[in-house]
Amino acid sequence: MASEFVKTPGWLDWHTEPSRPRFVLPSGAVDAHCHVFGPAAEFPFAPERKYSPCDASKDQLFALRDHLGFTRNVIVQATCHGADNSAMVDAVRSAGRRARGVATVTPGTSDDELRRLDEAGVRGVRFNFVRRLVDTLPMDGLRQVAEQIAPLGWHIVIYFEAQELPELADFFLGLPVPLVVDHMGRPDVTRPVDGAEFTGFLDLLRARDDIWCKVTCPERLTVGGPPALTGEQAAYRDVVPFARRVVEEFPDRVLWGTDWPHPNLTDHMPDDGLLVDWIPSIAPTAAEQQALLVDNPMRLYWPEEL
Ligand code: 0GY
Repeated sequence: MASEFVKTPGWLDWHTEPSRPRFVLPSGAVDAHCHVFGPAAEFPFAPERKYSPCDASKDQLFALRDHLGFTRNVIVQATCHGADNSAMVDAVRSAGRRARGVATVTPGTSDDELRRLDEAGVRGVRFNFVRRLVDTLPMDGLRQVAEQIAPLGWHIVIYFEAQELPELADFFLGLPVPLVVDHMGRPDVTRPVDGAEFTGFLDLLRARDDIWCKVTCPERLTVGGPPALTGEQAAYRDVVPFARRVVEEFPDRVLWGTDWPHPNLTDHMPDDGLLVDWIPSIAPTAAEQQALLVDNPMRLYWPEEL
């Protein structure tokens, strides 16, 4: 059955032997952005998907969690599964209280279905505006979904590229629930951190005090490329000033995750251990690390455990 899905040409599979990080994560750390793919034989990919990945199962994700030293995961529905949240929900349920989920929800989804997702551990929906990943979304429908999830106390994860922000900002600011921005709004890191593009992004975070930011995906944003495999903390140097700026200004609204299994990378596949070793370069103090990796994600995804 899996052979029905032919991987996208050039697709890089996830790293099977990541190093053990030198940076020891604080106790209770959360990997707040990761995915599962399939396995396709059990959870087929969506017909409307824009890419066909390799399998990346819940058990493989949990093994990585333990290897890196994380305690919990936030599993974000990947676009290759469309709005069929079964693989993600199965993974979240299997992890017990150690995972939460972010779903894809289409307009017209029933309140009963949302309650079922909530009971399974879903705490948010993702609105994706990255054109290579999804078809254009009807804004009215998204607004409807936002209003429908508000009573559940969920939030919306937004994924967009920096050049799209000026057009989307007013829509985002009008949404009635907290927002979580993926990958710092995907800045062009060849531009100055003090330039108009990234200042516009920081202004979005400044506009409301319930907008959170994932300081994630240096491997996706870097232009300089991967580090030499030395394990040094300052890998992905060109992304550091951007993430550092966000952590400094919004220490209580930042999250971090691996983005395992790293969809759609074509240049290099990161060693997840080295990604963890990148964290101290963007959050150098113990207080910043505790907020980024434990306190913030716990407040957003496990408030009942605080
Ligand atoms: C990410 C980034 C990407 C893909 C997806 O759901 C997805 O397919 O999120 C991407 O290709 O940039 O966050 O995993």
